[in-house]
Amino acid sequence: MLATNTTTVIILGMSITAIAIALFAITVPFLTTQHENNQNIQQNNTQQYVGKHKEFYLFDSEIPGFNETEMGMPRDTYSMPVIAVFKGDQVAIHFFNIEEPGGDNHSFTIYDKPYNNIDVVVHPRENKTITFVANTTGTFTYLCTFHQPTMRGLLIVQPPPY
Ligand SMILES: [Cu+2]
Repeated sequence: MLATNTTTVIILGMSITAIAIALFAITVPFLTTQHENNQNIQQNNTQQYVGKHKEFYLFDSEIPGFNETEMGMPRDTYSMPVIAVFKGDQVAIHFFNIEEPGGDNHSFTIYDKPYNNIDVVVHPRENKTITFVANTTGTFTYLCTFHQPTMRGLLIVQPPPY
């Protein structure tokens, strides 16, 4: 009876040891991965985001079936209502006037500081490229001086991603 009890205790002890080793084996690689992840995050944090070249293609557009007389405003809009970049990006906006010859002029104009030096007019079938460095975060309205209040959009300069 005593011998049987001793055997039971030994088997039980071995089982507990086996379970402990198994748990250890499962947990250690996970802990190591977590540690590596933390290292990666730390490396990214010390690496400052440097601006990238961001190219955009912007066209004049219009709301289909829009009755200007009834609505009391122009049907014209931009093809993009939002341009989003990160602080530090070098932005190039290729702005195309796709009107038929003899059609309307359009402008890409910003009144909001510090981007208020941007004011470009394109005639029908013309295009111009607007370039600037997005040095200040925030939201800034871009608008066509000829077609308000409909032809406007929002330049969003976000804080750097890292
Ligand atoms: Cu316009």
